[in-house]
Amino acid sequence: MKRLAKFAFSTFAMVGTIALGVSVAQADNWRYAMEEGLNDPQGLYATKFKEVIEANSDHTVQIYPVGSLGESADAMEQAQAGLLQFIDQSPGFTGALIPEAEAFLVPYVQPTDPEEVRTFFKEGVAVNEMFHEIYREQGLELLSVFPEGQQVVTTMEEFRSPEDLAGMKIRTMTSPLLLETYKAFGASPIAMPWGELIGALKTNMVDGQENPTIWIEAYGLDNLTKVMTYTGHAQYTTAVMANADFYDGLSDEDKKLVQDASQQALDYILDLAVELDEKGLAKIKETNPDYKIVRLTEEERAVFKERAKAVEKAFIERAGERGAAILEQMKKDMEAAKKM
Ligand code: 6CS
Repeated sequence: MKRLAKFAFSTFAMVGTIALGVSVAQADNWRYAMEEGLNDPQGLYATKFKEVIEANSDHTVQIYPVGSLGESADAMEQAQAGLLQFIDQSPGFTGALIPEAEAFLVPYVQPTDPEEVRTFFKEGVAVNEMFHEIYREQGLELLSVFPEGQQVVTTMEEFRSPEDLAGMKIRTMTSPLLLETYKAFGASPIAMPWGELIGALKTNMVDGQENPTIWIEAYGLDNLTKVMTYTGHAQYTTAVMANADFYDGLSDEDKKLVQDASQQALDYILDLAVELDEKGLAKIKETNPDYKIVRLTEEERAVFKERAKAVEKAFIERAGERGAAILEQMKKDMEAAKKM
């Protein structure tokens, strides 16, 4: 009897609510996958995003760190299918799906000075205005793009020129433009997902790889190679997105919540990002004092910059006019960042 009364009451309340046109806020659990651990840059962003969402709504965010849902490509399939609501995937992997995203992989079109890097990502026209529609075409609502520090090359032997790199097998992420980059730089690149890299270094299947210092230190890549080289050719860049259908189905209030959380997490990580290179490097020096650290001189970099022209050409062949426009804008943004 009691149960029946309860059922009748809740049905009555529900019908009444609908009749009055009052919408009932629903508490959802949103799934968020990323390519890194909770203490890595992507994890710090995701944790801040989760905190803001959960502090300002009844929704919860469940974070899936690296490895829990397969490799980057697997997680992207799940995000596009709507099984995940949010995903952090880097252009180093997204390039196979979205060639324009490979603009972030073209060498020497991003600043290296930390403050300039911040301005480039926070205020640059290319980063903030030119990718939204392109990601949308793949069913993704782009929320944030941020750097994780300079890409640094770790190898078994020192190199100063493309000639020195001849015959060195360098692992890259799976975006095709990275193969073009390391071919242009004189090396023999091999693309593979993250999950295979440590084994490939241990078994000498590859002789080196590129990643930001914070990541090299966190995952012990310095212990598997002998030299790390600052070539100044790119920032490790990553992007956070929502499934577009999911995003479009949110109430205006929830859309604002997602945008606010993205903005707060972005500001937070951009402030941290300027310190990441220094932090990573300081830890490597402390824990691995014999590790050789090389910074290519401007003259040495000039040779790689010359080689990068072939990569720009390959990028434009893949990404077309839109890609060319992004590249030009990135160069302008890089110059503008210097003047701020
Ligand atoms: O090299 C990689 O595959 C990884 N590097 C970083 C900095 N983040 C995740 C990615 O999978």
